[in-house]
Amino acid sequence: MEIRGAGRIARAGATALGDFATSYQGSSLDDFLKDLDKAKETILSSRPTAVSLWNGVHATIRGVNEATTVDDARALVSDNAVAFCEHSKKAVEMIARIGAQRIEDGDTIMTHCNSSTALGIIKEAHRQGKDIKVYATESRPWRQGILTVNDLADAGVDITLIIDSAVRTVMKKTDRVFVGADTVTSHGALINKIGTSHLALAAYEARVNFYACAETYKFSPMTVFGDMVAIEERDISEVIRPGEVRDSVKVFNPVFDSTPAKYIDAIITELGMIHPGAVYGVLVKQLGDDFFNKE
Ligand code: RI2
Repeated sequence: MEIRGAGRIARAGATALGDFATSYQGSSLDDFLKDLDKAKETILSSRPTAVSLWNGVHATIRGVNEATTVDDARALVSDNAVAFCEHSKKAVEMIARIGAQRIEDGDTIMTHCNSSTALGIIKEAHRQGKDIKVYATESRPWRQGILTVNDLADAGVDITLIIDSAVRTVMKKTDRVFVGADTVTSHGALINKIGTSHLALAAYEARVNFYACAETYKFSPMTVFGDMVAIEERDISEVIRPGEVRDSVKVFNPVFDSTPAKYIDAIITELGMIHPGAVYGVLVKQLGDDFFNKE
């Protein structure tokens, strides 16, 4: 929880592998590849839900098995890490410009948790001089909404903090919802911070546009083959204080939830706005024939 946001987590994973390669002291290519694999597994196990981490790590090690010397392998991993981080930051900037076009002067917007991608859109619209008002959820239990409201306040945006259970009430005066993404499945379902699906349902009921803001490295290749996304559960100490509830009380603390594609009006990506039904096509194009023809 020291690094927050699926994009930042992906860049941190890629950078860690790049640093590992740069500082590697050994001279055996075989040993380097084995140690790199261990480092990769350690990084991936840190956050099971956000596929951005998986994609960032795999973009960083791409082609390393074809290297013929340890120095070439180290340089490749290091260069790949830098390239992934640059691509990631550019994608977030591009999404800010594309998404800001969806915001009209006078709009009231709702957001959830703390997504740098969604906030980039809101700040860009404000920078363009659009008169907007934003409601941000508290996002229990970690209260990342506090980061969101302070970030938007610093940018000069008219921002109001609401508790999570106020979402349906406030949706009545909302024009659009922008949320981030930890993972998007090949069916266009959005996996994002717990509570996101409540915003989507309330928006659907109130006929408010609901947008997921996601760089395409948040699209999950594994879901093409039907794999389910693992939803991380965290410790109950995030929810209750010691001794607060009877010993027999169980506490369930899932960190993310899934919003079905039918509740999502569009996914705003660096390639443009796409319908959730288009995710499979984007994934197939990005992964290429080799991915599907592996024996
Ligand atoms: P950006 C965050 O979760 C939130 O769920 C947010 O919507 C998502 O990551 C994407 O954030 P966590 O991974 O990449 O920090 O848009 O638990 O910053």
